[in-house]
Amino acid sequence: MTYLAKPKLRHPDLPKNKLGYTRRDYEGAISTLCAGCGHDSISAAIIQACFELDLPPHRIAKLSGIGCSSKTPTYFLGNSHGFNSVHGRMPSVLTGANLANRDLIYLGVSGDGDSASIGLGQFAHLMRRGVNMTYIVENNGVYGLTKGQFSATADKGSKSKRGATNADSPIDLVAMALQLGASFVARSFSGDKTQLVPLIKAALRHQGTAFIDCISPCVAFNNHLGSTKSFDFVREHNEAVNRLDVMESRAEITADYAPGTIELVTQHDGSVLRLFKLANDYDPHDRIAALSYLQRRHAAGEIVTGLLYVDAEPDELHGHMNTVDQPLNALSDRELCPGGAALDKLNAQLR
Ligand SMILES: Cc1ncc(C[n+]2csc(CCOP(=O)(O)OP(=O)(O)O)c2C)c(N)n1
Ligand code: SF4
Ligand SMILES: [Mg+2]
Repeated sequence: MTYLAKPKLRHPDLPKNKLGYTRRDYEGAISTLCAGCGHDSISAAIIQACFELDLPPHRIAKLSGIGCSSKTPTYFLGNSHGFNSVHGRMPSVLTGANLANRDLIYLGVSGDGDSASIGLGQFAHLMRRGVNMTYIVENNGVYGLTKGQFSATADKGSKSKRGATNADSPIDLVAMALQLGASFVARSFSGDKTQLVPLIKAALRHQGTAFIDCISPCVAFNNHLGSTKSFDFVREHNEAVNRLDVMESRAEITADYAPGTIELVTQHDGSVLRLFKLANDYDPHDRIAALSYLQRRHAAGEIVTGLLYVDAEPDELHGHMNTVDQPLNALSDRELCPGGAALDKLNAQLR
């Protein structure tokens, strides 16, 4: 039952972060998803990332659509703002919330059905507008909640649990996010927490649209032989191009790394991404090269994961619209309605 809270009992020696919170303070209600569902591992990674970043829970707003994936915000960040919207509509609801209050940290959680089928238009417009948020798609290649129909991200030729073959070409949300202008684009796997937690931390610190496509196997409907979104398939075909650490400031590197294998990327807010290069020919600052690399590897049957693209100086929606620094919902009546003379001046500019 989603309304069942977890027992409050906790060990007095649980580690605390800088705010004095334990990991438990970032948890939510008990999950009702199937045991072993990839989505639960992503919820655990979000909890870990927010705890390690010392984020005040009341400064976070988590929004979602409809689906097993979109149910998950109930299972993490129980002390944060939350809004479970309509199927495929999280992006527009989140854009509105962000315009009204730019001071919150926005986290959108969606599914491959929610974002690549019914919500594809909403996904595309959010990416091109550059809404400052972390957008996670929990990608299992099926509509889990409605019992396992192929979604738009299912690979051509992959098999359903009942043996049907998917004849349609897949939509690659990572390629779309790159093409539409997202300033942080990553792919990961729910079964690789070591890769996923730093990616979520970096995305939450990124001041622009940060998109993470996280492959998250559905154990009930899409974890069999013939599926390209099963735990076994992803483990066998996962090609990580880099590994990431997130540091609060530029710290000296003391360990001995081979030249060219490590790179520091300072983000707009002062946090530093420490990138360990695993594929030497991969450049996460080149949007066009990233697109062609991904497509070449996909044609070879590989799933490329890691931080695929980052713009260290991103722009975002409020910059595009030249809004005031103060959140719009904190403006007074006087500032919102400056009176007839101001309106006359504005009208005169339009004549
Ligand atoms: C407007 C509308 N159309 C269809 C549905 C039925 N529906 C609910 S969830 C879902 C698909 C969910 O798939 P996905 O977003 O991939 O989430 P998953 O369950 O796989 O995590 C559909 C088609 C709905 N709830 N609302
Ligand atoms: S149906 Fe699939 S996606 Fe939904 S909870 Fe079960 S395993 Fe997870
Ligand atoms: Mg799905």
